[in-house]
Amino acid sequence: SIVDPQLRAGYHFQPPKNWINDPNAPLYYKGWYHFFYQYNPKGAVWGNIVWAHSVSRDLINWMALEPAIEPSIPSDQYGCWSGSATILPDGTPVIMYTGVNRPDVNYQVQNVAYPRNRSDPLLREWVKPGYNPVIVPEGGINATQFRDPTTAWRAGGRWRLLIGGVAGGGTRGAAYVYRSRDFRRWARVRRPLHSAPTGMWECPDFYPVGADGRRAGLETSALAGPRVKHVLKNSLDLRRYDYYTVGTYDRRAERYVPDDPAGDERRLRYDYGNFYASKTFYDPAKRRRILWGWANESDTTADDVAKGWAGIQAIPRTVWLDPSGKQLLQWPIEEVEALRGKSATLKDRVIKPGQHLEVTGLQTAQADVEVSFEVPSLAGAEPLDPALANDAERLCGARGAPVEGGVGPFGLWVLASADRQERTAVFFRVFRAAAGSDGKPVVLMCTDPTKSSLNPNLYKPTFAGFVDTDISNGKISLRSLIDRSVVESFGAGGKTCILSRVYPSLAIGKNARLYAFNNGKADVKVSRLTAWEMRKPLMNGA
Ligand code: DQQ
Repeated sequence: SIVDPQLRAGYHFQPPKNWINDPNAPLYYKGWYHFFYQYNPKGAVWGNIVWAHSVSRDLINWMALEPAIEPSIPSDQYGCWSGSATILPDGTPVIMYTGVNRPDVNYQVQNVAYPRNRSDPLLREWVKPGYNPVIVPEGGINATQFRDPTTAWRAGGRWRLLIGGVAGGGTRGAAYVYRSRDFRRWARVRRPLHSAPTGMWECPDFYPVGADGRRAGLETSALAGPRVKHVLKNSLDLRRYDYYTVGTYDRRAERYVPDDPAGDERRLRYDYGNFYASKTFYDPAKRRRILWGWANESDTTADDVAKGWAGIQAIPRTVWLDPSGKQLLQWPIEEVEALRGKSATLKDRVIKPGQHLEVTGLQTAQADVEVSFEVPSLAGAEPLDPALANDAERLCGARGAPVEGGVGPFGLWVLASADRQERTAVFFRVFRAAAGSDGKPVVLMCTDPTKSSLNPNLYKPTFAGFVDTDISNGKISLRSLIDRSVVESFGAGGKTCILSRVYPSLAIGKNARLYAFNNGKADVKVSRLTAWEMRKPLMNGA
């Protein structure tokens, strides 16, 4: 394998070996966080999917248990695919998941499972009642595109949940609503909660958020009201991105209407990088909503097989609605800060055009970096090419980290070699407002891994998103969680997030370095930068 074993993540969730994908049914029960995920017990490629199960007190240190759900009944014998947990009024968790019940086609049905012993806080054993499956595709639903039930919410004595699928002959993604009084007999509402011309919706998620800027989360059944908005997220099979909208849920009509009616269904993403099939849950212990998302590898399948593992989970993120109401904010759960060790801080350091500065005195292959930048003048910002004004990715591809700009690119080189031959750039670039716009400078955030490794055959896509922030005071912040082959970045306090996988050949272990750089024509000040070495938590016995 060209991927050095030292590139295995140190503090991102991962089992000791084999393939992992979607997060499933995250929940909190009797003092323990439970995490399930799609797992191949037999190898480092997708297949033989079971629900692996881990538990934690803090969402950072993990203990692996036996798989919770494996093929064992006719309605899941060819696969136990993604699903979610719902906490019933008496406190019992119930899981609903997709089962594949035919060998020839991926015919999909939904099954439920209950804990065998509710007094076991580790919920080691799950029982599938004999009446499974509880939902089958009927009434013209495409049975091969019908999966990933959400957490249910309850109102007026009835449960509702969503199942991802297609409508319009396959061109539209759709979230179908099913209702039940007993979690056993389910009936479909004729019209989907929502649909859009995007292709299949995998792994829908639907939840309330406080509309008054409060960071506290809401339980999934929290009632609609003037101070509550809803978020609908879907994983777009065709594009492999998790998109969401903010809008209003009309419980009586069983419909969801995005606030921005003209808004492209593909405008807002949780993460503009490698992050898919995500799912949130409400954490009653700390009254917050937490987002889990899967990040695949970007090496080759042959490398995955050679190294024996593939896939990680992003660091769980607290999510809440931005005070503008237009988008979510995301921030790594506070518990990750307990892993911080030795640190280094820089203050008030001006980086001249074309210059960089190094953060020394600590290892940064496994680190957490928080930096506040200040641009004294935005006067030299480049004009924004109108043809690229809506396409952050192309804009970043055309104006990458090495391309000198007006204001920026400035940011961090992470996992860099001493000669900077290898480096992953995480940066901002500021453009003059386009004519006819609101007059605010346009901020682009990018992760450019094209120089991340001298090794060939790696997938090194440039990722980018716009940052809806007012930079007229010149200030913007960046945080990066660096973890050997993971670079997970949060721009402007969590407005724009980008996770990227990179596999350096030189910038490994103690040879990985960290720099702040400025490739623009204007000075950039690092008002403050702190980097911490990150300790390794208990990670499933690995
Ligand atoms: N992965 C699962 C499906 C889901 C897909 C199968 C999304 O249930 O639609 O492993 O990554």
